[in-house]
Amino acid sequence: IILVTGANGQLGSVLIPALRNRYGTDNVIASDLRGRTDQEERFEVLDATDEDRMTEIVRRYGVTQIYHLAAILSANGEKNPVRTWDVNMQAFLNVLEVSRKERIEKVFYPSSIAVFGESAPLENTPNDAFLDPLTSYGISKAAGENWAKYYFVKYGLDVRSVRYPGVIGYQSDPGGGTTDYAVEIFHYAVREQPFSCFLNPDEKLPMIFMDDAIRATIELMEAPKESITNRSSYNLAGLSFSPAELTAAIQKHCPDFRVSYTPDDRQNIAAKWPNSIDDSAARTDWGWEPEYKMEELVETMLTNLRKKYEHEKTRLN
Ligand code: VAH
Repeated sequence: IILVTGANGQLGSVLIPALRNRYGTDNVIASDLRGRTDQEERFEVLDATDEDRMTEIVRRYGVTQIYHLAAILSANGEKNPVRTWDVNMQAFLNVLEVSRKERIEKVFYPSSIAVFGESAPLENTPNDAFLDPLTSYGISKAAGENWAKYYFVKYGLDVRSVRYPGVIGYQSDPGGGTTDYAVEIFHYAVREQPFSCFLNPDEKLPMIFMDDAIRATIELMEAPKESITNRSSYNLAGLSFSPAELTAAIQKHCPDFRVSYTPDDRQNIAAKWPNSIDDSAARTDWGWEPEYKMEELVETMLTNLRKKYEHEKTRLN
């Protein structure tokens, strides 16, 4: 039985159906701060900072694995850095403590390229680069990686983790990150509206298509225990591009699409993050191989978002 925290978020809302498909609907318990409307499937209201409630859910369903996706993201996090640290750390420490006490078999911890700061090389950032993050979110993710390893070494808890790049999907909306522009831009292109980008045109960042991100997560969690040699977190790469490059790729399909640039605070965050990352450890240890390249990603996004908006139009008419 799998418990997922942050189930309504950008990743959770796509990971839940993928897990249910693979392991059976009844074997996946979705949880989030707020309830969802379709109550048929197993859903629990859970504030991940509440250890007692988490323990109660774990016991009630006999949970054996936890995917801990609940967190405040980078850009939102900077509005209240201390609260971001408190929430992100308390939630993850609860997951680790509940897992230790209730003898959970496996834990998934999403880290992020936000753990890298000024010390890390910008191009092809190695897995073991020095971590000096400059956002509260990044600081909490880096600390979480150390706690993950601590629980593995000290208690033998099987915690597994990847450092996600920006995740791009048509299925769900991101919530307050620095990489969100790369999803929003597609919605504007499809609605034939001009887009104002909050990053500089040449601010290159590592990204991954949603389906690749979900597949990576499941592949890591299903890999034989012995093959996991990294117990803090694995760099995960898909592709890398700048807003200008993404715009050009979209314009091949939508020649009239216009983008202007009005960088805000999020540009300062992005400037400290890698341009591209080296994920050779993930490739060697558990066979990671991304599928989606730029052209395919752009086509898939546009096709599916067009369908989505068409569907909405017919529904409203
Ligand atoms: C953020 N999307 O922008 C997240 C992510 C790669 C960064 O962790 O905060």
